[in-house]
Amino acid sequence: MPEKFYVTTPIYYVNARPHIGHAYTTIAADVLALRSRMLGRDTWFLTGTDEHGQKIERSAVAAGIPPQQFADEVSASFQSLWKRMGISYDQYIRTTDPAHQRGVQQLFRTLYERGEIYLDQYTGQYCVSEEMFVEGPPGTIGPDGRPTETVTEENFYFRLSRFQKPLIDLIESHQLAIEPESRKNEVLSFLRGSVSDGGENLLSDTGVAYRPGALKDLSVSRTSFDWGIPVPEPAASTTQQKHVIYVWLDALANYMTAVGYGDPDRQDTFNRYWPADLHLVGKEIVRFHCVYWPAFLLAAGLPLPKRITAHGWLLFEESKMSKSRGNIVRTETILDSFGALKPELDKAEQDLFAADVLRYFLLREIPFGQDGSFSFDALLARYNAELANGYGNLVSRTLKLIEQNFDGVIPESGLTTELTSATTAAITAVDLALDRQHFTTAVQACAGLVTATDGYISEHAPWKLAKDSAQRDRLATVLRTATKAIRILTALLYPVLPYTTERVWQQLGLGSLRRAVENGELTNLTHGGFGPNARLGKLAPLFPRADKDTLTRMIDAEQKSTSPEAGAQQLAPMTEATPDAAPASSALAEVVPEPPNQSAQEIGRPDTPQITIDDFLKVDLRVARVLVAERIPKSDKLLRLEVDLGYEQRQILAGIAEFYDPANLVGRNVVIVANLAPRKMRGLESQGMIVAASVGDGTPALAGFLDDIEIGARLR
Ligand code: ME8
Repeated sequence: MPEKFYVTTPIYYVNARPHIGHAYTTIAADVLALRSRMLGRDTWFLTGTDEHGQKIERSAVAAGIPPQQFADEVSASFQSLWKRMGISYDQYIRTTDPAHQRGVQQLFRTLYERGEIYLDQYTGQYCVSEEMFVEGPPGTIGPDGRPTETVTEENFYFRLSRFQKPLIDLIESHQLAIEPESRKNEVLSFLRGSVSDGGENLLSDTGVAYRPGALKDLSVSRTSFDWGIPVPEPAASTTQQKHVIYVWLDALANYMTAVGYGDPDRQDTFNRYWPADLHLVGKEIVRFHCVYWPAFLLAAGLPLPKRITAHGWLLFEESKMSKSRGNIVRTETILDSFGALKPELDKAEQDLFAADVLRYFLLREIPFGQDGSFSFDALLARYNAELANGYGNLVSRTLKLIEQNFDGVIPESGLTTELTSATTAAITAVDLALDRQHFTTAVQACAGLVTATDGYISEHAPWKLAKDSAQRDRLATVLRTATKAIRILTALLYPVLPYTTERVWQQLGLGSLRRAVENGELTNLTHGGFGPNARLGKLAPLFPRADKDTLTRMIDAEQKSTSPEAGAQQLAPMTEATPDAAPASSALAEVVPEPPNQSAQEIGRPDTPQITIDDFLKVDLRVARVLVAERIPKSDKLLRLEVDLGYEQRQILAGIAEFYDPANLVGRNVVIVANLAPRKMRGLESQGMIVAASVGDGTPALAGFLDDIEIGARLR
């Protein structure tokens, strides 16, 4: 039986389309999967999408479509991007897949039956965007930088507190490996609690102090929405309410349900691949993977994943690239811009070529585990220096010399050991580095071999040797030695540059690299090579130099994609902002809109009296999120809204019933006048007013933002 390797990426939320942050993890996993297959391992590479939970439900509401349709559309955009990039996953899981849902229910049932889950009541602060409860008073700033929401629920609880010591012991003893060290320490310190404040501590097996009780039980169901997997029997019938399973329990279980957990017909697959060898994650979800996930597994009596490796964040414009901040770079921009350097290729191949460029850059530029800034300039500079001038130029000039001097036949030579120590050192360095997910070191080792081979060629100047017939043997030795090094270099780079190395392999006359991988010919790179009279394939340029045009194309493409017009054309899920954002002439609409006195075309300079800035600042305008929207009996005009300001919740009556379907308002961010004196209408108190533009014949258009603004933010 060959050794197996099961690697996973996080399953990405479908509340937004992918950006290069998602591509980063997926690329890293793909590199490891390609390498593992090359080494002849039984490889399973899993990726997918996380489609349940309140966040997704709200985004779907904001987009005005049912959550399943919403999830289908965004999930399809992830899959089509991975296809464009040639990502070689073995399986794409969606948490809305029926088999996954059955598996999650099986896990929940197992935990319940083992006494690890119980029913209880809880009031706490919930951070919707991270889908987690956080400690603190109402209005606490959650991990996403926004005020939390107060949630009171009857919930099922998982006895997480029981696992404090077992987890510390497993991590300390490396049975659960967490990389890098800094993340491991972060997890350990979370598990240990505050041990230095003089309270009573206990000791772990390895003698590390921890504060008992620091790890609290975890709520693992929700009742306030229903976009999730229902809690199964027998737990379900112990409560009157309908509970759905907490989205993180649902999501984490994907790693097991994908390989057959909960499916009696796939028991063999499960036994073959579980436990996972490696979960690759971004650093912000380490706690879920290194605390909750292993605790669920321990509680269910299942084996733990072997290793969790967390990378840092791609930063753009100095902060984490994320859709809620709006500072994302789309992968498509890079595919299109670099693809254009190869007009001779069809679009699918252009994409694969450009994906190579992005793969190389991301893994080379940012030490895996650390945060790193993405910049178009750096991408261009690295491409030109190391792919066009480096690897590409080395291959082209060496093979051209063989074509010119030996009619394309790789010359025979007795002694070709001059670069052996450089190549064996590179093989060892890449192996060691990739085993520990040190991608940057691995790519640097390849770049080092390019430099060594280039140096060797420059030193021996084959173009000079070619002019002297007495030096023909020496010329043969130099070119064969360099070509052998290029073969090894190309195989080493294959996981990082799968498209281009395939082309180089063909130019080397070695046929299909992918086939060689599949046939297990590359498990040991020092074996094999060129037979007698080996003939090169057809030569063609590899990495044309990129100039300012490529840079401009990328910047323009990104600017276009983030402009308001482009925003409107994008699939609605891209933003939770209101589609009808406030036009420049936004007005404070009365709770019940005033009858129109001007049509849109007639709007001229208003003759409203001037006010001072102090007057203006008296009006407390705030962003709020609609939690509840419903019609008021016997009123055609009024809707009753409950809005969340972050620091408190309000009831507001708004005269927009003729224009807005209440179902489409829930989850939407609006602007309210927060310090308006309350007044009663139809027996109900309205504690504020919603701001809308009065357009055309007086139709209200609610003010909003294209960006995802934190609730409670003041407008001024
Ligand atoms: O967290 N830099 O999904 P998500 C680097 N559904 N990596 C980034 C990144 C950035 N700026 N932005 C995103 C979730 N990523 C959950 C996971 S797993 C059982 C459930 C990558 O859509 C990185 O891998 O928010 C990060 O952990 C992941 O996308 C978060 O994706």
